[in-house]
Amino acid sequence: MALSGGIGGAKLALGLSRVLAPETLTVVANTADDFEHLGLSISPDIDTLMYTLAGLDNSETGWGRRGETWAFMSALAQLGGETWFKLGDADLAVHVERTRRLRAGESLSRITTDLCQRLGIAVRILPMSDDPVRTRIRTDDGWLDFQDYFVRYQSRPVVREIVFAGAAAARPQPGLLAMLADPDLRAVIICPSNPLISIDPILALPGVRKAVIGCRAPVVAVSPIIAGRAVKGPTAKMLDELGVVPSAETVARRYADMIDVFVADPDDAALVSEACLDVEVHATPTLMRTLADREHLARAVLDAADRAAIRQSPSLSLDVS
Ligand code: FO1
Repeated sequence: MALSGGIGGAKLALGLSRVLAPETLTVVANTADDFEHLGLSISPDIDTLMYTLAGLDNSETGWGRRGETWAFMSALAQLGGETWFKLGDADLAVHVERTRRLRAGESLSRITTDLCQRLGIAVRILPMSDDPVRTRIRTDDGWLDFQDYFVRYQSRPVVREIVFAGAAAARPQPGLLAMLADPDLRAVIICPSNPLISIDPILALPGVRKAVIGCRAPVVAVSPIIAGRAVKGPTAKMLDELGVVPSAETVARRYADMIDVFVADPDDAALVSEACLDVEVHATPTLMRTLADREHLARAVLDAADRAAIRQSPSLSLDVS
């Protein structure tokens, strides 16, 4: 099982889907980035995962579909509509169909399962909850909804506080808690997504953090920061503005109480090891430029998990007679 936000997490999810039998992989998707826009219910992290796993993703932007046309957006602009959040014509079909089915009373997880089947995706994408959870950012100019902060204001406002409105009342996806309690689960992989806005919302759901800590399966986290810089997005800037050093070590400390292994780039891994965090540190290149990089990192993560499982299991007395 993998916990993932959008762009960084989706790359590793793709790598995992190619080194595992894809139907054995469940990716739990952050939904706290979701929002209502132009009367549509939009789930960016689910869609980034869907498009990436279906090979339909736009690799330049990391979101939306490749080969998009923009007739809807240009017509909307003529009408004076809001165009700061770009919706391509084919992408729009997902938002319109998801909105129609949500309004008809279907759950987000049911809709997601069906959309994945129609897009030929064998991996299971599971929204973290079917109840609404919304990231809100307190900045020096007041509170902002997440997409206003992230897209409309391009993550420029200074972040003073992050809250996940609705998390305390939201029910974690039943499948999520069941997997964490499953004795046959191979590993829990925390993808290299932004810990503050993509992983924390999942862990903020009632009982999830405790279930990850109590999980028998090894928990492996991949650093989203390389040499003090986030690979993409505002992770480092947000950490810095919240008064913590934007480093792989900071991320390892945030996860230390619930992970067995922290996977980071060699230079960062050395620093994290010196921090003596009672977490095994595995050094491997974590920047995923190519498909081979995604598969390499996926294999490294799974090997680290399997080694941790062997270390944790009762000593295997090999019958050598
Ligand atoms: N991000 C942008 O920076 N600009 C956009 O216009 C934009 C449109 C968009 C449309 C659909 C979608 O699923 C994602 C989109 N994103 C856009 C990315 C989105 O804000 C982020 O992927 C997540 O919210 C953070 O991971």
